[in-house]
Amino acid sequence: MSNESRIHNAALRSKIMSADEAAALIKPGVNVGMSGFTGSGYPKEVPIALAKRVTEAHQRGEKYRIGVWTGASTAPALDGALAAANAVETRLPYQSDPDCRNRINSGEMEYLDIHLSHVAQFVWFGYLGKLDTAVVEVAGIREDGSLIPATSIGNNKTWLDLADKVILEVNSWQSLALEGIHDIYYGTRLPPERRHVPIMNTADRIGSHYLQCDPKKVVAVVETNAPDRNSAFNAPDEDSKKIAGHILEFFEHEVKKGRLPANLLPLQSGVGNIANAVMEGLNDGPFTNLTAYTEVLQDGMLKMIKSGKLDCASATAFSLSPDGLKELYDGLDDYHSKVILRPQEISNHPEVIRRLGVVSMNGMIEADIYGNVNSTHIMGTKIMNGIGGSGDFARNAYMSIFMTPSQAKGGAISCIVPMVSHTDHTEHDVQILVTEQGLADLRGLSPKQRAKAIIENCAHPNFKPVLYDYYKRALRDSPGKHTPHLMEEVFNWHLRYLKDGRM
Ligand code: 0RQ
Repeated sequence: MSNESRIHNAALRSKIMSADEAAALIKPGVNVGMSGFTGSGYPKEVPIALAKRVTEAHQRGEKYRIGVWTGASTAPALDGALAAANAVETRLPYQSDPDCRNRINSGEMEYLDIHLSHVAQFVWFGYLGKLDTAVVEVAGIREDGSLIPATSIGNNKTWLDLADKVILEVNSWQSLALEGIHDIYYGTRLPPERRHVPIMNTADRIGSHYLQCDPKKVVAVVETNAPDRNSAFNAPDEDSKKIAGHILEFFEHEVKKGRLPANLLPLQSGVGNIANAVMEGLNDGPFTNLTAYTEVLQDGMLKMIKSGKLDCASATAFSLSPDGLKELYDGLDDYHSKVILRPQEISNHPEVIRRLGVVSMNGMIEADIYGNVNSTHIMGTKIMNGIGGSGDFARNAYMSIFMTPSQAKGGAISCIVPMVSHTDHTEHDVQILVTEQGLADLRGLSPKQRAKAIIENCAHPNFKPVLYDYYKRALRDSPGKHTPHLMEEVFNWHLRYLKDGRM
């Protein structure tokens, strides 16, 4: 299908131009809000064209760097291309691209790692400076100028509302059958006029199917035909299966205790292979009529909808493998009534998460013996990806679960340490820790009780004796007995790894 048949508004049709011409409208030094969330719905051509312009400008000795704001991580065609061209002065709010990560860790790129639910309101509040240009991928433009969103919503509504200039990429690869799956809430207000977000159930729709944009702001429409970054998932490994098994057993226990209903509560599941394995486990498990109030919809959730286990899933983006994508499009008629894509300020809204009683499950890099969690940093100073939505969910969840294999780098690293080298989620926001070794239920426990539960249930046997040794010496010698620590040696494990390659 030609893209032109997707651009039904005459005024916007007159603005069709090449990606190179559109990229030329993005001037050095500005902030650009781009679509894109976990490999879905990011602009496919303008960032590449911009990277080329920047490279040429740098070769001429000219300064040309911009601020890049997105929904979350994107793809090589956006983060990768712009990072390779050293085009990014400041990046927010989340990334997972190797080139981008290297630039940040080498100090060449500034990175603002922000809770995903905070981004839109921070821009509205004026905290992040002026948004000059929005570059947003859509599936089509309707006659009245409203926009059919693509496979992610992210912060697109905010970018389109607040940018001075808008560049639209109309991607004919995106299925028009997605029309109607989105729910764009236009009722958010700023304090003191803010009102409640009227979502009482996961399946509630409170907005429009379409994004709105003042046609006068649209400076370019670029036609594209390119796939999302749909990466395959690894088949769940043994550790992931064990982690999933512990979580399922725990849910059954909680149902028996009356602390969870038989169909659990709305689930949030982070990205990655462990999260996907948990979904696979739930799909094979005893629970039915489940719901998900989450951020990204991975293959596992799609399978659960197909098998009839999951009644409804609300998210802000798809993050599917090529097979998952095929499954989505083959079954779209059914998925239409069961899947909702919302702006990320709503998918991750603290008020809604708290009201619905979401059960959150996220990956982590390391946890300490008192239950503080590091989701973002390697050895205290290097960024991995970012906090993403994990904090939005963990702090407001009915129950927040963090999971990781107990060891990393072939056993050289213990993911349970005396003190985390960076804290994203404090002991106050972490209720359950899970590794392949077992599950520590930290609810209602004091710091010392938590330490015993975490070391006993979660640490790898190779590290358990040394963790106990540390804890016992801390208990004996620490001046404070509430959270006993030996301050002079809390980071010895990390320092040893940096020096000798082993903790
Ligand atoms: O390194 O890639 O060099 O091999 O960290 O670790 O085990 O592959 O785990 O892919 O599940 O990611 C926390 C990063 C886990 C992810 C994190 C090394 C390990 C490997 C990755 P290599 P794994 P995962 C909503 C939820 C924050 C955002 C979030 C994440 C690499 O889950 O980004 O939760 N979370 N969003 O070798 C040093 C340790 C380590 C370690 C693992 N203790 N020390 N390195 N690694 N443990 C979704 C969104 O917000 C979009």
